[in-house]
Formats: sequence, structure tokens, C-alpha cells
Amino acid sequence: MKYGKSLISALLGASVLLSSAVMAENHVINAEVTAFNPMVIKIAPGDTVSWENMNGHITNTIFTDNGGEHQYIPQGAEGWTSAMGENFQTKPLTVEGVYLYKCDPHWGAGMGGVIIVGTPTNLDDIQATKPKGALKRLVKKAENALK
Ligand SMILES: [Cu+2]
Repeated sequence: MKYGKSLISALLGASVLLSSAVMAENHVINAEVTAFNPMVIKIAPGDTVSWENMNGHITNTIFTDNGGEHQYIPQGAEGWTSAMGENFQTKPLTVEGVYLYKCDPHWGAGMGGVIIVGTPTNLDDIQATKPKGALKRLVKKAENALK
């Protein structure tokens, strides 16, 4: 059954191609009162993240805690700022590392989150900024998720 074997290997080859094409996933985060759930997610490079129930919330990677605007994302990555109330979806997050974001209206209540894409390449850099307050708690959450 020579023909049978080559048919099987052709089918196997096709399924490998298919699975790599559908491997990029979208991960959904829910806004719940003054928290994002889950607060920390680990995803693969190329995946996307979206937020739901965003009425009254935003997702924003631009922080102003540390004097001036600052983003806690990997070198070469692109941050984002959603519109108020928008169920926002990121572009594929291809640069590996830790991405911190917050909801501006509820940042005082600590409403923020962490996305870890692949290897946390920039966690040391973030720790080196000696984050304080809610930002420090976010970094702590990231550290715990990586233990
Ligand atoms: Cu909020």
C-alpha cells in the first residue's frame, strides 16, 4: 500500500500547516468593577488580547507615575491606548516580554494588568525603575506569575 502511506504523510503535512496557521490565539480579559480579570495572562508571541465589559474603562500602556510618560513594554514593542468604553483588541503582540497596562479612571483603585508574551525579557528593566504603589503591585503580580 505505497499509495496509502504517501496519502497519510500528505495529510499529516497538511495538518501541521493548518495547526500553525490557527495557533495564534486571542485572549479575553474582562473588566469587573475596578479590576481586570484575569489580572495577569501569559500568551505566546503573535497572540492578541481583547478586553470586554469596558463600559467606563480604558486600557492604556502609557503611565505617568514616574515623572513624564513612560511605557513598561519590551524594547521595540508598540503600546496602546483604547478609547473610553471600547472593547479594544491589540494587534498581534510579537515582541516577547512583559507589558503593563492600566485603566486611567480607576488606576487610583489599582485597576491594571500584566500581559507576559513569551519570555519576560524586560522584567529586570521594569524592576530597575523601582516602581511604587499600584505599579509596584502590578510588577509583584508579574513576578509571582513567573515563579
Ligand atoms: Cu476602569
